[in-house]
Amino acid sequence: MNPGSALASRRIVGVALRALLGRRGGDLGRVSSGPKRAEDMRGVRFCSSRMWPALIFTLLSIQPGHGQTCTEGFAYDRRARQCIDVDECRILPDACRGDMRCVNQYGGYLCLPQGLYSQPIRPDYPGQVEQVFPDASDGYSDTALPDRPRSAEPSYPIIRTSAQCILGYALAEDGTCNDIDECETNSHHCNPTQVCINTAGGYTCSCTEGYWLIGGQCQDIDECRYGYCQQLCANVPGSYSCSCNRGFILDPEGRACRDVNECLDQPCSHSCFNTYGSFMCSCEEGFELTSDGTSCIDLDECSFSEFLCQHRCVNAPGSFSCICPPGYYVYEDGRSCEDINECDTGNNTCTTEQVCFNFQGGHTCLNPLQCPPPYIEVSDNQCMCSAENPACRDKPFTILYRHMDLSSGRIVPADIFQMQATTRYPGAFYIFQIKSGNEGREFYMRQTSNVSATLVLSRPIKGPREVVLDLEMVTINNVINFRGSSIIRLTIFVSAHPF
Ligand SMILES: [Ca+2]
Ligand SMILES: [Ca+2]
Ligand SMILES: [Ca+2]
Ligand SMILES: [Ca+2]
Repeated sequence: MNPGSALASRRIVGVALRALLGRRGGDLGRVSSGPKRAEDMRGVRFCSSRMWPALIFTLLSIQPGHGQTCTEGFAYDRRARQCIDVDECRILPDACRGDMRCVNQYGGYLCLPQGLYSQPIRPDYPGQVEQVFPDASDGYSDTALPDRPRSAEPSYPIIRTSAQCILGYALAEDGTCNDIDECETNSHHCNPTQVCINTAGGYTCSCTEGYWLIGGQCQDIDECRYGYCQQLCANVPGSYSCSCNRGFILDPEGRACRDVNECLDQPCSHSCFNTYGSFMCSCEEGFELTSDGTSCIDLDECSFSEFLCQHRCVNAPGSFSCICPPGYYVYEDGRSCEDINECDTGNNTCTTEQVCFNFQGGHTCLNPLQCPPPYIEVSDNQCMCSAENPACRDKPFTILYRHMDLSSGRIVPADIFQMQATTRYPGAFYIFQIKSGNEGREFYMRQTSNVSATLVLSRPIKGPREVVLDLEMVTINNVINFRGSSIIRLTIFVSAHPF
């Protein structure tokens, strides 16, 4: 290398170093003031003596075309493949003049008055381990480094450095790099529909809850389409709301519906059965559910059928009862009427001389038989008129008293009574007829044999009524030229009711 080219090289190095440090000079000027030229000269001297390799490395690292350029205060480390801080205090022994102490900083250095510099400086750069300066190995050892509590921060003046922070960070007044809140400073590029979320060294654009990112836009999620609600769903921007059908209540979690137990509120007048989504009322026997589905009203059983009771139906709340007319009692089936046999129960006023005769719906007291003259009594129910007695001529030979009862409205024709000759004479024949009491022509006699006949009810008869029929049996014997008759005086008690 000839002297000329060596000088040229030195010049280039000197200019390059100035380029490297020059812009820092402004910031540091307040502390490390001095003629620029002297600085330049020191730089040249420094270069020519000790730090050739480092400077060449530095120069190479800022050469364009290497693919990596580092910002001021940093140099590209090929092995680490990244920009690393340049320790100006090491490579520039005269970085600070006089009593000023050089303190390396991340991306720059500080010149501090010796008196102020009694504390380790811990540049708090993100991701950087705590650094303690000065380093005893670099020849700038300071004897007094009291181990003060960390809370006592160094009191050196805040000095601006030109060191830049990595993308997303900004240099604060205390020299640290603070994260830029792009969201706060409105320097983000989030879509108006998106929400900006600041992160360390950056930010993200996101959608708020209820929205999702479609084509770069935050669009409302239609939760209803995705079955968020069990029953009813209403989509709203950013949210949704579920509701339930009648009979259901929304679960506290807001999506599922569960059955309401309506029975707890006792909506039914009688029994309540809870069902899924509803409830059912039922009524006790004898009541029916009204159209409102909850109230129970008495069932009028009597209106169902007129045949429910034999006599009369009486409705009652929840039930009904049958009643019978006087002289009857309600049979054990609860509906039929049974005659009270007053003669058996003793519930009669007949005297001891009288004979109690029971019939349907009543009774009567029959007086002792008194045969009308010229009849004489031959038994307790038969009178006779003697043939020897002239007064008995043309009169029936005997009168037999009989009693029977008959239901009102009995279906006709009905055989109701039989009569028969008890004594038979050879050659005699008999004629049976109704002699009296059949003015209404309700009865007739039907002969059933030579010696017998039946009384037939031919027309409906209505009670209460007492019918007295004289049934005559005429005996004719042409051989001996005899004609005589006997009477059965039949008293028929026709009841007031058809039972
Ligand atoms: Ca929605
Ligand atoms: Ca229910
Ligand atoms: Ca009833
Ligand atoms: Ca009776």
